[in-house]
Amino acid sequence: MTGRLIVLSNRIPTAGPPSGGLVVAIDELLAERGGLWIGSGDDFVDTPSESLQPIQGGSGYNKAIFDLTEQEHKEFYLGYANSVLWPLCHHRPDLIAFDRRYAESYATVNARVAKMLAEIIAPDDLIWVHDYHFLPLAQELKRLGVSARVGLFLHIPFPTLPDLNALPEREQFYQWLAAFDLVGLQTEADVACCLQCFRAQETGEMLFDGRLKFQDQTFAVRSFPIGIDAKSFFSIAEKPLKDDPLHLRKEDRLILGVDRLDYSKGLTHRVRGFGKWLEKRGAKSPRGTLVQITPPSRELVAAYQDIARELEALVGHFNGRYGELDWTPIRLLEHAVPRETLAPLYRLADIGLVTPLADGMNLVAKEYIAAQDPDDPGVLILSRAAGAAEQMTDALLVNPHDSEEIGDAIERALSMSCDERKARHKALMQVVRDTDIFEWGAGYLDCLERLEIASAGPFDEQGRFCRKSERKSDPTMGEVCRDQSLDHGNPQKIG
Ligand code: GDG
Repeated sequence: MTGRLIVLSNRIPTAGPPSGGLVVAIDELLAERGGLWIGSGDDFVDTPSESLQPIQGGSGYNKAIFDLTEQEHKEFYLGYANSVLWPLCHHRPDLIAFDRRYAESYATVNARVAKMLAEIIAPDDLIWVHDYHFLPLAQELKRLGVSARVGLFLHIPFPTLPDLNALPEREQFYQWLAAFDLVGLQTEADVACCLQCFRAQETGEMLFDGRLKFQDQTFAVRSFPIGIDAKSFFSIAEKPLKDDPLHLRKEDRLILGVDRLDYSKGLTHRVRGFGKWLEKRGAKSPRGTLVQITPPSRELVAAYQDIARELEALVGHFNGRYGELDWTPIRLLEHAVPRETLAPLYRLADIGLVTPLADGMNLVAKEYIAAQDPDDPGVLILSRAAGAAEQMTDALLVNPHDSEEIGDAIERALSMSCDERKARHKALMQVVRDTDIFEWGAGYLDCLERLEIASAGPFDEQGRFCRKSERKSDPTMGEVCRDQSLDHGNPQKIG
């Protein structure tokens, strides 16, 4: 039996009841087990406090914040986290800001947070660190003599080996991760990528039990695909919107996109794809209106400003070319709408258009499915580059770079029979229900507690990671790669 659960995330809900899937799930886990949630405060300070400051709000558990200076917000958060690690993990090494001050600030903040944490951690506590803001945390805690188990969940994709080679701190990157007891990733493809990166290192090796060894650290890597609170999303979506906010004609079709304004979300490619559909659309085809809801994000980072300008210009171009006196084909909202509006909008939409160029999971895809009327569901068009595509194979999967393919998928979705829509939705809903946010949280913590079975494998004789569909059950070894058994070698041994 372990002690308290201590969760560390960059942001912590500081006021009001918890909202949003991840926040609700962590709140419930903490309420059930007791513990502490730590995150950064809302206001910047001149001199950061050397200890965590308790705040009100956790029901059945405690909350505490740590301080950041304005400079740290710029260099640690906007700088290293969002201008180095974010582009690195989203396959955009060209957008990495090479500024050594960012790395210094990242190290300083992580060391300070670790020191404050070390003062309150008991050996049997379980520490759960969220995301790329705190990669050095376990290493710092170990330096300070903390022996409690520390796990990381990375919400974004794992970088590829060539991308990782672009990181000036690549040596440290491997050490940071190896200091955790469990590294949780979104998909099996991420796990495979992580293993490939470590195995390419001179001191990286795979152990018999599937864990990784790097230098003198041993740790486990596994995928835990994140989900949503499907039940609660369905019930919000069911409540019809009071007034018709869209004013579309009855025969018009609605295509919906919902994404933070981020270059990883493929917004300009998506608009070009919709433009292809507009271009090919026959005179008698129904009108389709793309409503793109895009709240701003990280506005102080230059790459984010560029994407906003590019998107606005494209939307203007297509509206000018294909619009009519009584029809604007693309409606772009550069602000958030309340969840109570968003969920019923998902339900109204004939198509959920989710086409990121890279995405850890993508919860919008799952929310869109959860919001549908099972008797008359819409169609999900999903990028193969979203983590969600690994599970949601009954969506119309597209290459997000290929505007022709996106345009064709829109046409196919709009002309799909009700029977096909229902069958696809049923299969997708099963996935969303079976792997909801509560399953994810409980699964991760269970694994962190029982680390001895937290293996990443199995691997074939060449050391290649076997995906679920390539595995079979072996009476002695448990899960092994198909075409392998104990008769011809140790299935988990790699060269
Ligand atoms: C990161 C990873 C991973 C968006 N616009 C509005 C609004 N939203 C909500 C959506 C959804 C959430 O924001 C976005 O979640 P995503 O998963 O799509 O993307 P990221 O923000 O990039 O999240 C991602 C996730 O972490 C979890 O691990 O899946 O890959 O990048 O819930 O509904 N909500 C409201 N109004 C909006 O206008 N109310």
